Amino acid sequence: MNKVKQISEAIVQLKWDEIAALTNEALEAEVPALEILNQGLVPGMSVVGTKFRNGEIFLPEVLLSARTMKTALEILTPILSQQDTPSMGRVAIGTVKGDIHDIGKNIVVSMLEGNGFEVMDLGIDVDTERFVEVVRDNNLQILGLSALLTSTMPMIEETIKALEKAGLGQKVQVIVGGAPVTQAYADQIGADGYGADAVAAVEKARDLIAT
Ligand code: B1M
Repeated sequence: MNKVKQISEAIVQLKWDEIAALTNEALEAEVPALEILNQGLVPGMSVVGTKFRNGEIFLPEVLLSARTMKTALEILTPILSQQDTPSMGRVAIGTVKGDIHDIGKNIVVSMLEGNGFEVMDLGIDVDTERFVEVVRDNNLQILGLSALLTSTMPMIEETIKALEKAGLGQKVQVIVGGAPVTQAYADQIGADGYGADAVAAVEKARDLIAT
């Protein structure tokens, strides 16, 4: 089994105590960090999600797989976010109110940083007022909103409306993403951009700043 496949399996089989060694071995074998992420960690997490949905595993296992993923990301993040370019623009990003999922959002943060953006990470469970305050008080080009639950997705729309109500709709461009979010939803709620994954989010941020 190749290294990347082994990393994927380690996420699915909750091998939190083996993932650091596997990740380092892959890096030593010159597997690019982005390949480890996109072809190892992310597909592994996707299998975990399907098993959870089908009732084959339960919350403690999901937590352990998340811990496994985070251990690998701690090794990969400094590589993914190596900055050697001048600032491309300033971004604030957070997971919306009621939602504590942050693995995907953290990958978006690393990729933005790796592509030269200055990123203010607002964390998880961020309420609408906080997003508005951050946009008002900072010179940002982009605000990123992440949601992983269908029940928290409406907080994205609420945040966009709150920005408009505060007269800040034109001050910042809003990019949205997260597993249940789609381009159609982004269009429907008046977001400026949508990223299906971290790479797409970076591309969208670049495009929006260029226009
Ligand atoms: Co949760 N969870 N979870 N969970 N969890 C999901 C999302 C779920 C789909 C699982 C399932 O049923 N199959 C389901 C949601 C169902 C729904 O709403 N339709 C679910 C549920 C139900 C729950 C709880 C309600 C469970 C419970 O308590 N009964 C609970 C909710 C807690 C809360 O938020 N209030 C809960 C809790 C948790 C854990 C804490 C155990 C853990 C989170 C740990 C953490 O994040 N620190 C967890 C996990 C790990 C998952 C799954 C298995 C994996 C999520 C993940 O990290 N994926 C997930 C199933 C799944 O998605 N397959 C699931 C890997 C990550 C790289 O992908 O986050 O999609 P993703 O990010 C991608 C893109 O979406 C995109 O780029 C990223 C990188 O490519 N992206 C953006 C993300 N944000 C972006 C922002 C952008 C642009 C792109 O622009 C700003």
